[in-house]
Order: sequence, then structure tokens, then C-alpha cells
Amino acid sequence: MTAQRNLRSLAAFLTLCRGQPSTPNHIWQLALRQLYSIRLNHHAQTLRSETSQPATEQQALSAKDFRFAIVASGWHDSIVSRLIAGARDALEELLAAETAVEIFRVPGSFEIPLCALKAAESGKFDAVICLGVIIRGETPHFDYIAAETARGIGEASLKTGVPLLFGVITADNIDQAIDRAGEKLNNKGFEAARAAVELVNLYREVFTK
Ligand code: DLZ
Repeated sequence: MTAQRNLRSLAAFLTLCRGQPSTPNHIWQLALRQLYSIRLNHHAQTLRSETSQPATEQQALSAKDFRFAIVASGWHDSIVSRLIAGARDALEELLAAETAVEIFRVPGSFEIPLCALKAAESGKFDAVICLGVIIRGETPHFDYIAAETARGIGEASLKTGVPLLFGVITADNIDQAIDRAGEKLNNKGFEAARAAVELVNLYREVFTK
């Protein structure tokens, strides 16, 4: 709407200039600058609307016939439970069978990588969705746990060739963590599960003989 209004006022201005015997150079420059800024605004608006949803949002995505493991930690259980629910919602929405999803609970996020590695190595799952909540405390503990959890999950994925999804919230405080365990794409569990489905489809499509 703003771009349209700007464009209208620029058009009115140019019409006015056309009626003048000679329009000074700097006025034309002003008009050109205005036109350029309208173009930039329009471009930014388009980019914003394109990036607000993952590209796959527009594609037909299906979790049918795939199997998923969810590895979830026990610390901050009320928030982790929301991540599990979010992941289940996404998988159900994408038509995964209830029996195609297995949940494994570990004590804390630090324990996620090994369990995820074992699940991936079992050959029973097409993807492993890792869920946890790590909240910054007053000691450097947070940094060690967060770094090791991320590193371990990434390493297990590369080692096994199975997609392992990082649905672990690392937050400065409990409110930040709750914000990331909301509805649909505001829920890291939902987001990770959708990404899992996206990946298994991609790998089956592209890398299967
Ligand atoms: C010890 C600990 C701390 C301080 N904070 C968290 C946390 O915010 N989130 C989490 O998932 N786990 C935490 N843990 C537990 C560790 O992950 C791990 O379970 C223990 O250090 C035992 O190995």
C-alpha cells in the first residue's frame, strides 16, 4: 500500500514537471531517487514475504512410508513436552503413521547425541529428530552442554548418513524458551519435524538409484 501511494504521488509530481518549460536537474534527480527507493522497498517486501515461510511450504510434502525417531531430553520437561507435541503434530499433518514414530527419552540434552547415534545406527529410522531445552544459568555449564549437544548431533548425522535434526532450544531464560515452543512454525519441534520430512523426501528423490 505504501509503495502504491508513493508511486501515485511520484506520478502526480512528474505530470506537474511535464507541464513546466524547464525542470531543473536536481528535481529530476530527486524524482529518480524516489523511484529507486520505491523499487528497493518493493523488492524488500517481496523478499520478506518469500522468506517468511520455508520454500517447501508451497510444495507437497509427505511423511508417508517414512520412519522417525524422536530423541528428547528430560530437563525443562514442560517445554520439551511441547516440542514433542509440535513434532508429532507436524508428522501427523504430513501423514506419518502413528506407529512410524518412536520416542526415546534421555535425562538431559548432553545425553541426546549418543541416543540419537544409536537410533540412527539401528537402520530403523529415516530421520532422527532431537529435541531439548538448554537454559543459560549462572555458570559456564550452559556453554559446555549446548556446544557438546550441537557438536554430537552433527557428528552423529555425518557418521551415519542419517538426517539428525537439531530441535534443541538454547535460550538465555525461560521466557525465551517458552516463546520457541509455541504453535506450528513457532515451535522448534514442529519446525525440526517438518525439516526432517523435507530431507527424507529430498534424499529419496535425489540420491536413490
Ligand atoms: C546439568 C544441566 C544443566 C545445568 N542444565 C541443563 C539444561 O538447561 N538443559 C538440559 O537439557 N540439561 C541440563 N543439564 C543436564 C545435562 O544435560 C546432563 O544431563 C547432565 O550433565 C548429566 O550428564
